[in-house]
Amino acid sequence: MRDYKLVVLGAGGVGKSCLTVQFVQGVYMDTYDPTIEDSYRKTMEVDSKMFDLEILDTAGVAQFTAMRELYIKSGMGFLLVYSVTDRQSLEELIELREQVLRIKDSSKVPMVLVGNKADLLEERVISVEEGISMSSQWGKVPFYETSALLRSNVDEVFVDLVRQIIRNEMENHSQPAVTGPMSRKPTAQNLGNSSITAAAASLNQPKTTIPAPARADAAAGSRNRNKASGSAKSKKKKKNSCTIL
Ligand SMILES: Nc1nc2c(ncn2[C@@H]2O[C@H](COP(=O)(O)OP(=O)(O)OP(=O)(O)O)[C@@H](O)[C@H]2O)c(=O)[nH]1
Ligand SMILES: [Mg+2]
Repeated sequence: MRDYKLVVLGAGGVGKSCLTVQFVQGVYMDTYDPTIEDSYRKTMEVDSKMFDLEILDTAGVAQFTAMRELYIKSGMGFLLVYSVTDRQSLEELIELREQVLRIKDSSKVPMVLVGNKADLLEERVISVEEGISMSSQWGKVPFYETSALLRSNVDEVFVDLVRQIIRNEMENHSQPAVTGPMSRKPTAQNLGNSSITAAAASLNQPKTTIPAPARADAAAGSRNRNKASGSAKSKKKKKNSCTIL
């Protein structure tokens, strides 16, 4: 089974933890508990192959971002998350993406642009078109709007990222997955490189139906938490399939 390291990046409060926990455990957390760094594992099937995903849910709040360079080095794919209710959070992604490209020293880094909180229709300040435009500026990096609350497009963004990593590995002549820090030194030439991925931008509007809130399955994924404060609410548990076809 392949080990893939995914990293969830974005400003504080955009919903990185909620998206990750929805994906791994099928639970929505409605309380805000700023993350320092949390690690999750989930086994999943994509295109008839099994993958062991390690998902690093990172800190968005500035005082906890010191480790960013280290986890970008070890990450194989990146979810770049903003909130459609927070313009600043989209602007912050520009620099974050440049940091990723610089540290990875590559123009082909598996990446997905994610506009979260799409359910907050009244509070939206960033249109779908602006998300598409950002995706185009980034060389048509795949773009989705999501709602962690409604579990809309949550699996899709992770599956898209896994597929990009698979494609990347195939293009690199089936080299084994690199899970440790990259050895090449960063150069300035990849800053702002727009040919990041050949994958077509895909816009997936959030579903308009409101599914019943999903519940946790402890067996669906494990988690190592490192929280700034407090602890997660205990939730009722229900079977949640780890297999996404
Ligand atoms: N309505 C709505 N609220 C959301 C959604 N995702 C997250 N939230 C809320 O936004 C707040 C922040 O969510 P988190 O997932 O903790 O944000 P984060 O990006 O992990 O924040 P940091 O850990 O500080 O970087 C919480 O109160 C969530 O309930 C969503 O899709 N819709
Ligand atoms: Mg968080």
